[in-house]
Amino acid sequence: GKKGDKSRGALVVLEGLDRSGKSSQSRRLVSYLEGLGISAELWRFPDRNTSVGQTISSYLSNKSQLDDHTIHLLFSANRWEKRSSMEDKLKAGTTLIVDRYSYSGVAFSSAKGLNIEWCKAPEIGLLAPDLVFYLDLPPEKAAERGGYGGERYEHLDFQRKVAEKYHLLRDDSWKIIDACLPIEDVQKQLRDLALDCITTCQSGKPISQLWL
Ligand code: 2DT
Ligand code: MG
Repeated sequence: GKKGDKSRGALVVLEGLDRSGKSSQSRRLVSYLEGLGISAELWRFPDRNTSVGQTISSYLSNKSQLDDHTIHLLFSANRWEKRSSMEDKLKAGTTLIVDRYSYSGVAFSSAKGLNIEWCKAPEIGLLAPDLVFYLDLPPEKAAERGGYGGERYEHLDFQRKVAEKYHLLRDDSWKIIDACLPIEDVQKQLRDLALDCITTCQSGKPISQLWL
């Protein structure tokens, strides 16, 4: 860019079933990047800190019931309310490592039977990730890892349906990572691919929007 322009950060998303290792890999990746002197932040969706996020959290912990369409739109609204701060961060040169994003939104809601195109519609215009890591783990293996909490969706039969829906959402930004591999091997792949992506973004790749 012009002299004085700051090169932008990368938008890197981690997706996968519950217990696939997204949260710990996201944390590790952020510390690694920070250790290299790269400005990076860990984000996650749903962001349970906003008022929309608190409504979502109450739904997930089965403290409240909501119509499937309604909760779908709230998850999307929770991303929309963060869109401009995400864009500001990226433009200021910070790389965002995001634990779940629109793909979770569409995979989980369509696994309940909602129309997949309907599910994608409210995501149109959100920032498109530069890179999506799909931590690929068979649902049975994920269940064996244990630690499903008591939240809604944390059941093997439902996770199987979610896995099928995720497969329909793969696009060019996706890297499928074998999450059965040891944690350090997964970590190494994420590090290398993330660094490549950060370099591409620094050298002027424009920020694009989802599903247009
Ligand atoms: P965590 O366990 O990662 O906190 O996720 N979900 C998530 C949706 O149904 N739609 C969405 O848009 C997002 C981001 C996945 C909580 C659960 O919420 C689901 C698991
Ligand atoms: Mg969970």
